[in-house]
Amino acid sequence: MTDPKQDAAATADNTIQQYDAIVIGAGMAGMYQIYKFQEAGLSVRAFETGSGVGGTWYWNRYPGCKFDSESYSYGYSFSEELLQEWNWKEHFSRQPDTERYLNLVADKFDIRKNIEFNSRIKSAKFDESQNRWLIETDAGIKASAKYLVTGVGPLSAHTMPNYKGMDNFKGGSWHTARWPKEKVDFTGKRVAVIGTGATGVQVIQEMVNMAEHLTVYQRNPNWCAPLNNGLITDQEQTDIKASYPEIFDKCKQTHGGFIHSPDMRSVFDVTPEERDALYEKLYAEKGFGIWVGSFYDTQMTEEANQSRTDFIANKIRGRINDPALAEKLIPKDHGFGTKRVPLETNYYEAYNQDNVDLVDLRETPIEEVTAKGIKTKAGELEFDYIIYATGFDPVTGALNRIDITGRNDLKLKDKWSDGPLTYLGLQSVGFPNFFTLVGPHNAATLCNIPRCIEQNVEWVTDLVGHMEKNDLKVVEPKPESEKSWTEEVLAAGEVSPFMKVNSWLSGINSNVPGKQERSFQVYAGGAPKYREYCDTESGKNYDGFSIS
Ligand code: NA7
Repeated sequence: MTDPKQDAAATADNTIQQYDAIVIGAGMAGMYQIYKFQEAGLSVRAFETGSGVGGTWYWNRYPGCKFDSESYSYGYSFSEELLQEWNWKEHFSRQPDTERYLNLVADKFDIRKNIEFNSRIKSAKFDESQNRWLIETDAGIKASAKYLVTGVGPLSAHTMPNYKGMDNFKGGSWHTARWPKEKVDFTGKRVAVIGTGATGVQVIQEMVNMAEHLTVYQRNPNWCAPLNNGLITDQEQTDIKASYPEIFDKCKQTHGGFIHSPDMRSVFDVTPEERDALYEKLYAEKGFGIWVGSFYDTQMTEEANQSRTDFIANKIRGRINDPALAEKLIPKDHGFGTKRVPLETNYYEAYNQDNVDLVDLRETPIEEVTAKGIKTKAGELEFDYIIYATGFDPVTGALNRIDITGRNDLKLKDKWSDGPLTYLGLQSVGFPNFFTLVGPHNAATLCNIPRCIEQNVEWVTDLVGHMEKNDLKVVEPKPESEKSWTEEVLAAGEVSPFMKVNSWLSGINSNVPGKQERSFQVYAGGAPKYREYCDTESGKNYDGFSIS
C-alpha cells in the first residue's frame, strides 16, 4: 500500500498528492467508500464539489424535499451502533433531518478528514507508465492514486431548459438542486414552478402554502400516489430498532431493494372486487406499495397494469374539483408505474386552491422568459420567483462532465457515445482500476439506492482488497465480460416497462443534446439478480477481469 509521505517524496513533481484511492463525491456512496477504504488501511482522498457531505441530500434543500423510501429502510445498515443511536423523526425523512444524519455519520466514522470540500474534479487521466490515475480539480489541485472510484450520483447533473431570455429575468430564479442555503421568504410572492416530476410535486405541495400565488408549468403530467407520511411514535421507534435485521433482509430480497414486495397473484386471477380492495389498501398505506407491492404482473404487461392505471385515474378525478383540470393532470400516454412514481401529500388538492394555476405547456408552450416573468402564446405572467424543477442529465451525466481518459487516450465520453459499455455497471474496458458506484448498467440506479450502494461499495472494496493482498497492479474487465454484461443489460431492458416510455429511467432528457433517444442506462433485472452476478464473479476469483 502507498505511504503517502514516501510517495510524495519519491515523485518528481511533489505538488501531486499521492494516495491509494481517490473517491469522487461525498454523497452516500462516496462516504461509505471512504469509510471502507479507511477501515481497510488504505490512504484515501475524496473530492467533493459541495461544502458539506450528503450529495443529493446536501444539494436538494428545496421545501418539501424528502425520502419516498421509508426512512428506516434508507439509512446505512453497516453499523448496529449507528442504527441504535439515530432516531428517524418521520416515516419519510425530510432533507434537513437527513443532512443532519449524514453529518453525524461523517463525524462518527471520522471520514471528514479525508474529504477535500469545495473541490470539483475536472479531469482524470490514467497514466499507463505508472498504472495510476491523475486527477485535477478546478482549483488546480493535482492528486494521483492507484484506484479511482466515482460516487457522483445518477441524478446530480441538474439540467436547465433552454428558453430564450432566461438570463433576463429580474426576480429570483434557480434549479431545485441548487436551492439557496439561506431561508427564502415567499410570503406575498408570485412563484412559478416549471416541471412536475418527483421534485416538482414535492416543491409544489409546499409552495402552495408559502406563496401568495403559485403557477405550475406542466409539460407532461405524472402518475402520483399518496406518501401517507407521519411522525414516528416512541413505540414505533422501539419496534423499528428491534427489527432492523428483518427490514434489511426484506430489502435484500426485493427487486428494487424496498420493503414492499409484490403480491404474487396475477391481477387476472382475482375478482374485480378483490383487485380493487388491494388497490384501495395500498393507496391508503405508506410509500411505494401501490407501485411495487401490487399484483406482480401490473409491472409486467400493459394489460395487467390497465386496471391499476384506471383506479389511480379515478382517484385523481375524485380529488380535483374541476373535471377539465383533473384530465390535464392525468397522464394519457403511459400507464401507472412505468415511470418513477412521485409520492405526494395533498398534491392534487393544491389545484383546488384559489392561489394555484396550472399552465399546460402542451397547449401553450413557453415562448420566452422575460425580465418580469414567463411568456406563452396565451400572454405573459409576472413572477417574483421562477423555480426550475426540470430534472437531471441521468446516470452518465455527472461522469460526462468530467474529462475522463483511460488507456490509449480513450475518453470515457467517446467510448460511451452510443450508450454505456460496462461490466457489472462498475468497470469499463480501457479504464483500469476505475470503478463507477451506482454507475450506468448498475442495478443500484433502479434501487432503494443506499441498499445497493452498500452492495456496490463492499464488492469494490473486496476486489481492491484482493488486489492489495496479492500485490496486483491493474484490474479491468475482459472484453468478453463487458460484451456479455452489456447484452444482459439490454435484454433486461427490452422487457422492462421503464424502457417503453420516455423518462430519465430510459435515459431521456429533452434539455441535453444526445439524450433524446431511449437508451439502456440502468440494469433492470433487479437487485437480487445483480448481486448474484457480482457474487458469482468474486466467487470465481474475478475470472471475468484481466488482473495483472
Ligand atoms: P424528472 O423526473 O426528470 O422531472 C423533470 C420535470 O421537468 C418533468 O416534469 C419534465 O417534463 C420537466 N421538464 C424538463 N425540461 C423541461 C422543459 N424544458 N420545459 C418544461 N418542463 C421541463 O426530475 P425530478 O427532479 O422531478 O426527479 C428526478 C428523480 O429524483 C426522481 O425520479 C427521484 O428518484 C429523485 P417532461 O415529463 O419531460 O415533459
